[in-house]
Amino acid sequence: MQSSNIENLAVDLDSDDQATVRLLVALDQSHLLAHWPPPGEATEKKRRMLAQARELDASYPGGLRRYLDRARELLAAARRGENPYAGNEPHVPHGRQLTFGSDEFLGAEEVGLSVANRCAFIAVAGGLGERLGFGGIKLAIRAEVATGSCFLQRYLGHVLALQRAGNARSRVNGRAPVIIMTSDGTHTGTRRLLEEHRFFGAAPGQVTLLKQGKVPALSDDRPTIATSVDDSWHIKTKPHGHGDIHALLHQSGLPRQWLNQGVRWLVFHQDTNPLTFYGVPATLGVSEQEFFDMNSVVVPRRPGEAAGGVVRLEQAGRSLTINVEYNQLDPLLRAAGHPEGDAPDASGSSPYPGNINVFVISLESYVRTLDRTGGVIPDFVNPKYADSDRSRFASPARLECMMQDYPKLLEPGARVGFTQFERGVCFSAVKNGLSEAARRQKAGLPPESAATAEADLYALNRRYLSTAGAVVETGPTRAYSGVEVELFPIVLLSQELTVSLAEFLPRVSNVRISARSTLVIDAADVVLDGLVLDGALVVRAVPGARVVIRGLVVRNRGWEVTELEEATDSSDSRAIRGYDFVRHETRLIEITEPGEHIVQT
Ligand code: UGB
Repeated sequence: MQSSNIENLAVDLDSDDQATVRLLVALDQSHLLAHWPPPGEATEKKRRMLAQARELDASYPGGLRRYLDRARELLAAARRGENPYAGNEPHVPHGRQLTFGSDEFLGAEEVGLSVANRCAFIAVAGGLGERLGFGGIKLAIRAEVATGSCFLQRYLGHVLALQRAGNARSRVNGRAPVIIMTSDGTHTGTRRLLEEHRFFGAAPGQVTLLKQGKVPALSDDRPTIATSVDDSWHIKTKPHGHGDIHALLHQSGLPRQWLNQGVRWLVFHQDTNPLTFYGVPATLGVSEQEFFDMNSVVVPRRPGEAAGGVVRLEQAGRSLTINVEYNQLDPLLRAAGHPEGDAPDASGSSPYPGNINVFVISLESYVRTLDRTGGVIPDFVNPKYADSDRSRFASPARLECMMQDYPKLLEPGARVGFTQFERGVCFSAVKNGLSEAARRQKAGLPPESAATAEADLYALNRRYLSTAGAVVETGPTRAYSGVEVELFPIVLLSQELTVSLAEFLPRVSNVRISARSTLVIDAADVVLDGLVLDGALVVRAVPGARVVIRGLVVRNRGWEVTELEEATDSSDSRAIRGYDFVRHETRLIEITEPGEHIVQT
């Protein structure tokens, strides 16, 4: 488009809008203005579109020019089918494998708890979870039906338990900052959820929301910015990925403030894994012991599963330990002379441990790294081509970035490693709706559904009891809407009780729990010194109360789980599980006064 035409096109607009028009034309995006009527017409629509373009220009580091230049470069490489890891030699990285309950686990956990009040916790919760079919934000999904707590409530409960455990050990009154990264799609819902529940017990000002922006969608590899299918006045945008968290934290100035307040570690995690926090104390301990700049929580990875592998890449004497996404791992291995590609080793798992997007970063080195890099993670593109010669996209592409790519910002020599647990100790995400979960289960892959995550949460809580010597019977496996789960016996212990496995172990003696039972303990200080449970028991107590259950026998009709006849409301967490709880009979022990209470009958 001629520059005189542009001047004419924008003659009725103010100087900011005129500058934006000039920018779009200079960036070869004049198609966005091609449908504009003459000056004086549709002025509001023109202003709105230009305001959106300005917002997109401001939210990407380096602006739209940098975004499009980078896209052009990456799209050309994708079209040529280039392997971004060509020339790298893959190796198994350095890390520690911790068995739940082992001396090494308990030792690392205790070291971690001594600094647990000097951590900040960062959740990335900008994703919409379309695959789940849930109507609300993912943080509002009930993580478990036994008490009905949602993911956000559970996360904050764990953070507060860690904070208290750290304060008790160090006699310092630390307060753990909590960051939640939101997006346009989740921001209001997250704020509302927090406000409606008085921040789930967090102190005023303890929780900060940081909203991520979006990036323009691109309809070809020139690249051409796309507009919405049903509105040519609106630039089509897409999320830029959870890697935005680092630049947002840098812009907020918070990491430096935390450093000055004595915070040592940052714990990054995602929004729908109810097991995340059970591995956090031991992971913090390993970070302390190994002086890790970044320490990823990993699990044994099944070859072919949709989880990245953590790999140490060696090239020309330089080493980089990083997550390699599952779609890139196989080509990387084959190109490096491993013709079997993404295959199991003798243990049956991939030799490269599975990334679960939970990691601990040293704040001191983080602040230095952000100062140097602005926290801008190198982005990538993953276009879905409509044809074999890669000339057309099946749907608009966009640049993305991932938070676990943080090692790319670190200086050579930085200490990057992992802490590995069994999957059942730290990872069971909620990502798929019922039918996809059933399909994955049949294929031998982790179903990652609301039902399986809930079952895994109870299984881990049962494991706390059995590790402490309790006899916990095995419950039946049943299918609900095609997804098989073993929900019983339902055990849910308070986060204060499970924050330290070492301190939990001596709390349990002579405990027997039948296969059809339910045990919910919502109290910070409980001792189970003789309990036979065949039914449902709920223990609740106010802070400051110590409850000693001594020689108690509870037999009642208990609880039952029934298949949900029909899932109607998609914002009801039961709809994505396929079952509901029926509480026939429950023994409730409710302590409302502080002090010691012995319950025998
Ligand atoms: N998220 C955001 O906050 N903003 C965004 O723009 C996008 C996402 P997914 P992903 O642990 O199972 C990762 O989509 O990224 C939040 C690893 O790459 O669930 O596809 C979103 O709300 C992969 O290696 O995961 O895959 C959610 O909380 C694998 O290990 C979080 O980011 C996999 O996780 C994660 O988003 C895994």
